[in-house]
Amino acid sequence: MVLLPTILILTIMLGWGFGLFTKIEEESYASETNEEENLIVVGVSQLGSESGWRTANTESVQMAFTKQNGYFMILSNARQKQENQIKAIRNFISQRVDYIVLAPVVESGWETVLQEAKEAEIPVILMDRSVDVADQSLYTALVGTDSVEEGRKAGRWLEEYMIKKRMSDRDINIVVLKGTEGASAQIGRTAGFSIIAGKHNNWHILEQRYADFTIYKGKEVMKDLLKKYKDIDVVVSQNDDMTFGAIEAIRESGRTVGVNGDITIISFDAVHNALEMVADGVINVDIECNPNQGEYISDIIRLLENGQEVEKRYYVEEDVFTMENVTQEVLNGRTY
Ligand code: GZL
Repeated sequence: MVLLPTILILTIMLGWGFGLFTKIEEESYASETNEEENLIVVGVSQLGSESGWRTANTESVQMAFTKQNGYFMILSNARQKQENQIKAIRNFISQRVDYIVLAPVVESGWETVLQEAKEAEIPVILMDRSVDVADQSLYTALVGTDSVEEGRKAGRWLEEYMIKKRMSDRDINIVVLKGTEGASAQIGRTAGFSIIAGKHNNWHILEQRYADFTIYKGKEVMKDLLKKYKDIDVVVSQNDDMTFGAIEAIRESGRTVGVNGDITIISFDAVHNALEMVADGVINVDIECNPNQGEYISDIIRLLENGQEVEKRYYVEEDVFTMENVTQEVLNGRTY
């Protein structure tokens, strides 16, 4: 009779080893949590932690999806890899979460896994960036920013700046540091700025190069562009982290930046450290991109829980910052 328990123990150990019980345990864990305390289980697939902006974006969901607010959040960091996000979404589906929040690292390649979420009847809410899908029913709503308008704002600021400096007719040479290839934020900002730049024959975009939204890549790419082009007048950098790296490279090359410098700096995000540099005249203008999106997403989930209709797109409030409007009060009031 000793034999039977031995076989049973061996089976359990083998099953555990192959993750079988882990999976069952995870499923029961999510459902237990939900039943025990009637919490709404939210699976969040965050694309990475590449920038100060991303950190603030993650913090905004952590502050929104707390137990006190009636949530149980499972947060996964994909480290900039789409395949990690797809795995995370499949994991959320197998755990039967109530909602999936996805900040998609790139626009394409989502149809299959979003179809799986739809078939599992789990609503998907996009955060920050968008996806390029033919079937718009594959996601319930998007909370983010209008990146094309952000790009246009940068172009319109440069138009006004040239008028103010009485340089509207002067030839200017521009380089663009672009964010992650394939990311909607990068695609939108590039398109928006190009729409305005295309109206000015004297604006010469020497080169647009990907620098992945990171400080390191921003510095590396800027160093190379400075070697290649000796007459850069304007740098358009699609996020503050790349801007920090670019400014380091420009200063190391012996050139100067900002309102009194020989290279004009246009940046995006408006994180606190960057706004301090705007106040100091180092960055000429910073186009805000608000990362505080967790609360908006929680509001959408509450509406859905009450059976109410929700809009397809929600854009967060955003401003444009220059020395003129970055006051100490603005700096003190920043949450990111
Ligand atoms: C913008 C967001 C971008 C930020 C970067 O909506 O996707 O990603 O501008 C971040 O700082 O890395």
